[in-house]
Amino acid sequence: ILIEAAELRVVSLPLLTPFVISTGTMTAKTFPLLVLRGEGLEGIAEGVMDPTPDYLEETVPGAMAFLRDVLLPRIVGKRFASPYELAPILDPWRGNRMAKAVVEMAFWDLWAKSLNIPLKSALGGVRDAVDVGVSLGIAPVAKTLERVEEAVAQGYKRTKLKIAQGHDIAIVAAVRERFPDIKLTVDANTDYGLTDLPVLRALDAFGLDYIEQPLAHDDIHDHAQLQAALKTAICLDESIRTPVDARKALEARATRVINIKVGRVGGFAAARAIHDISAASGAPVWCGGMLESGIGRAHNIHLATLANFTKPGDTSSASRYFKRDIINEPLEAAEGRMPVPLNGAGIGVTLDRAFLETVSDQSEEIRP
Ligand code: OSB
Ligand code: MG
Repeated sequence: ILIEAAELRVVSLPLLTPFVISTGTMTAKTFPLLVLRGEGLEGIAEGVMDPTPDYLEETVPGAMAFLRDVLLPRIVGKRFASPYELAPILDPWRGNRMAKAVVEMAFWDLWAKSLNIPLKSALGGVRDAVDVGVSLGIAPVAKTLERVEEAVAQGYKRTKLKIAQGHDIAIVAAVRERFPDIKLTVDANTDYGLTDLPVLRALDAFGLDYIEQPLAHDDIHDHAQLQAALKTAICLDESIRTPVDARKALEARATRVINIKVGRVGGFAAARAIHDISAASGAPVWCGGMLESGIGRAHNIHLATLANFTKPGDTSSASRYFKRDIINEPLEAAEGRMPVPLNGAGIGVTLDRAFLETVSDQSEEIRP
């Protein structure tokens, strides 16, 4: 496929409810949106970096500059026969995996469309719908109980509670007491250290499916120490940026489950490699989320159709996050199952262009 042009912009969508995690509060979802054009088709993807380096190191302004000035000028005007041919252009640059993923994912969509097949088929997926749960931000106990009740009533397959220092045992105990049988997990987004072992050990009492990313964002070693001291499985998110990280973490027994976010790891090639490495060592994976708009959610759903995504993912209904999305299709789960969007080939969703214009900034077109 010849990539004839790229369209890059920053989109900002207000969130219906502020999302609070240990690193900060999000009130809007702001992200780069990329459209790659070729052969009369459009490949689309969004970035998962934050405006400021909250979750990991990358930022929206940094990614916009890297995409506009470095990556896209090296892609536009060239032919690529498959997404793997992007590697020689993307891989030599250090880090910046979220920015690289935007390009790689948009090209996967374009490539699947050029083959006239759904993205899930291009990736080797095996399901028509994926199991999903909810991720609930930090809130007072009463509010949290209300949100869990709603998620359980709607049939979501797992409830993940965000925790932080001082917002942990009491919240988990209250939810567990009221809902003794639900599949429950917690996500600390790196808020603890090995010195917090007593608190983390106390979490062992609640039958959690796993504890997500308790320690530092760049750590594997201390997580292995912690895992040896806990009954509950650790699930790494922030710490796994590459297939090599996944291998090391699994070998070190620092994690028993991996949260795969295609944006975090630099694209589908790396996401699939982490999926395969995990499968080979008997570790399940699940598909994480970053409060994406419908474009990123569609990518996530297609990815989660791969065989070893055996735990419920974070791609819950878009209507939980946004009053209006930038795609035309609703992405709604029913009874904890999210159907794979199949409106046409590729990601199976289409841009609501008129609405997109009203929520976009810094739009530009990159041509050879
Ligand atoms: O750690 O998984 C995370 C949201 C923003 C930043 C980090 C995380 C999250 C979520 C939300 O848990 C998942 C979602 O609903 O998209
Ligand atoms: Mg997480």
